[in-house]
Amino acid sequence: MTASLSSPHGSRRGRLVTFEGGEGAGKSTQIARLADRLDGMGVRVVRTREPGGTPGAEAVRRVLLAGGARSFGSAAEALLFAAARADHVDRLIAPALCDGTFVLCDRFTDSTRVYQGTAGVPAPLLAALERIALGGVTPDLTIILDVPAAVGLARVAGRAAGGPDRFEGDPIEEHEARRQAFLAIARAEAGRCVVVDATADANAVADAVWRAVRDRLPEAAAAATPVAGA
Ligand code: Z5A
Repeated sequence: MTASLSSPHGSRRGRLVTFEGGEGAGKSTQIARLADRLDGMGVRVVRTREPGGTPGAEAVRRVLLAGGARSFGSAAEALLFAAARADHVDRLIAPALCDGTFVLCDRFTDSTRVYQGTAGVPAPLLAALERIALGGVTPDLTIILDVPAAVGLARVAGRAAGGPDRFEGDPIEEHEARRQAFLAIARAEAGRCVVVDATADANAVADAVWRAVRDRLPEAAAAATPVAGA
């Protein structure tokens, strides 16, 4: 059985939950865990990621993560992340939300604020790009998985056959500055964001993520039969 969720605004729509944090924080791992849990409860769920999620946005992802736009500068990279996001929102996220689906997205606008923001792109430009790309579709909940940069990088070290991508290879100080920028967003937008200590083992982190979803989006729990032990 599949349960749709009623919007607090009246129309039927799903929920957008975004996962943010540094490399190796465990976003993919935790999205898979949460998707399994929601699916087991009969909640319709889709997993997606940024940059990417649609064929066009995945094409932009390949260019960006290979460093193909690096020489144009961080502002140009921000434009490309926003272009990919606009396609992703238009073609995948907004239709899924209209359909009553829970959308779990690996990175979203906070990653642009953090990565391109700490690289020096002015906040007003990032805010303008965000407005254009989102067209009013904003996250209902953002889970920020927090680990020291060294811990996250150690987890992903040696993973990619082709070596680190465009951002993984940056100096550890930049990774740590991004961590602090994510935490600053969480403090500034506490109504939307929940910080989860992601240094614990994956099961403990999954439980903390679930508590955040259940507390912040109680209609999710109410929309379906709870699983045993939840
Ligand atoms: N970027 C940007 O600059 N601007 C933007 O607007 C957007 C993105 C949207 C996308 O990279 C890059 O684009 C990203 C920012 C930039 N920078 N980089 N690099 P990506 O999507 O390829 O990579 P990522 O988002 O950083 O994901 P990741 O490195 O795969 O990390 P993760 O998804 O958070 O972790 P994971 O894959 O779940 O786990 C990594 C490993 O740790 C794996 O072996 C797990 O088994 C292990 N793991 C997971 N959880 C645990 C716990 N709790 N304990 C121990 N080990 C664990």
